[in-house]
Amino acid sequence: MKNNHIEDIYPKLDEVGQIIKFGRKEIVYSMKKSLNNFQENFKSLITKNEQQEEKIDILKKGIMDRQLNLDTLNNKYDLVSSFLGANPPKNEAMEKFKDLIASDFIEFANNESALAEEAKALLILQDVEKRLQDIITFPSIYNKNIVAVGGGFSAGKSEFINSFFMDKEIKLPVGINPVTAIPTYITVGKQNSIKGYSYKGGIVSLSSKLYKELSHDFIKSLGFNLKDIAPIMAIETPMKSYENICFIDTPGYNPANIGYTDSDEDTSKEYLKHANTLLWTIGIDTNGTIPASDLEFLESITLDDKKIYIVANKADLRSRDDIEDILDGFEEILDEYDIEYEGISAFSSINKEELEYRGISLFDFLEEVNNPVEVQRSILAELKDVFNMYRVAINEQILWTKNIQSHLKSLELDFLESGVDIEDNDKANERIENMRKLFNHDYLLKQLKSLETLEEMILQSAREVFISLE
Ligand SMILES: Nc1nc2c(ncn2[C@@H]2O[C@H](COP(=O)(O)OP(=O)(O)O)[C@@H](O)[C@H]2O)c(=O)[nH]1
Ligand SMILES: [Mg+2]
Repeated sequence: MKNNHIEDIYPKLDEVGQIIKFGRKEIVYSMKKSLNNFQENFKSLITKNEQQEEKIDILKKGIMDRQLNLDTLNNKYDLVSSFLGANPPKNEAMEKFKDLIASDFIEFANNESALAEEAKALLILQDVEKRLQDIITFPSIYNKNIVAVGGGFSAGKSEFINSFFMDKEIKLPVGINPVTAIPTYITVGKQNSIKGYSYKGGIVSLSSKLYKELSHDFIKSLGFNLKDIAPIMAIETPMKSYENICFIDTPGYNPANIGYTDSDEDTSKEYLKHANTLLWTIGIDTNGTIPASDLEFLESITLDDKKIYIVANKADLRSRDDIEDILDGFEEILDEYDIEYEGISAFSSINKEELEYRGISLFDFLEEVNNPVEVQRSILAELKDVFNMYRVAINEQILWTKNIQSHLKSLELDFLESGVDIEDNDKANERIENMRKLFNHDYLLKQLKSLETLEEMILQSAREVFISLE
């Protein structure tokens, strides 16, 4: 009730006062007074009520906070136990492939001695097995062009990838210490899907809400490194294009940083090794040069056949003139170090915009690499290469033994020509026969045959792994 309402009544009271003959002034006065009292009481009642409501709100909030803490605690417990309990999905085709390599192939390799580079062949097979296993575990990366986002700590790798996300509900954690940053595969999806992978290869699905919590204090509050039980994450989320790209958010690599271990460097290198394309981010907010450790890293990687693109990130924090100078400096130093690159982009991940570029623009570059990769063909080709290595080595030995056989034959003929018949000389005859046996290539021919069978079995088994994906 507002003042004017009460005052509205005053003229009416005056009217009443006029009807009443005696003591009307007093009556009207006391009525007005009690009305005013009522108004005061009412006001204080309202304030009290408001205070009460405020108190109730505070209480409610307290309860909710406690609930949240409880949820967090529950989440923590659930999260850890689900990671520890998750088992890798069973894939029979993959098991069979592994079995063939571990038993049949190893048995063949042990019986065979022609191939001098056997260690290399085994390494290739191991690598193929790992790639197949990765495809089984992360089907979303199958046939995707792997684009690794590398760079030093806090260069803005995660924020850079975030700049492509269309759904604000999902965000890679930023400002995360590389020791706790979890390498993450990011691909286009119609809907958000977040999966964590346990060290055993078990899969745990996470809600966007829980994932958000993972970003910050939650990780700290765990009291251990979550990365130890969840070494890899995979995210699918809507992005404008790039349906053929799989970005990898690497933990960052910065050997000079405290708390950085060799294994972090190894992790980054491992991921970069399997990527076809490398986006190297450098935060130009600090001094606007390429750190020496970055140059060393890029130099080592250029030796492989990879496309490198340089992102001069956080360009929003620099003036136009600065940006020009910084890009000039980048070009100069990259040339000096003989590092081949497709372009340099002065980019702002926060504003999602490119301010300037050299070579080709970042978006053109990404469009260029947005092509499917024929993984099946490349894996089968690698397997065939291994078998060819053996085939070539065994055939060389066969040729060599044939050569020796023909020398033995000539030796016999030489003896004959000089009038000595070896057939008459038991000892000499036996020696030649022994040599014939020693350099017999029947055994090699048999190996060649088992090589063919083994190759067909292993190729077929690999094909079945791909069929199991469909
Ligand atoms: N102003 C600005 N800040 C950025 C940009 N990119 C990243 N950052 C910030 O730099 C910090 C480190 O970024 P983050 O993505 O976590 O770096 P990472 O360690 O390389 O993954 C975060 O606070 C980001 O918000 C950018 O383009 N502009
Ligand atoms: Mg990061």
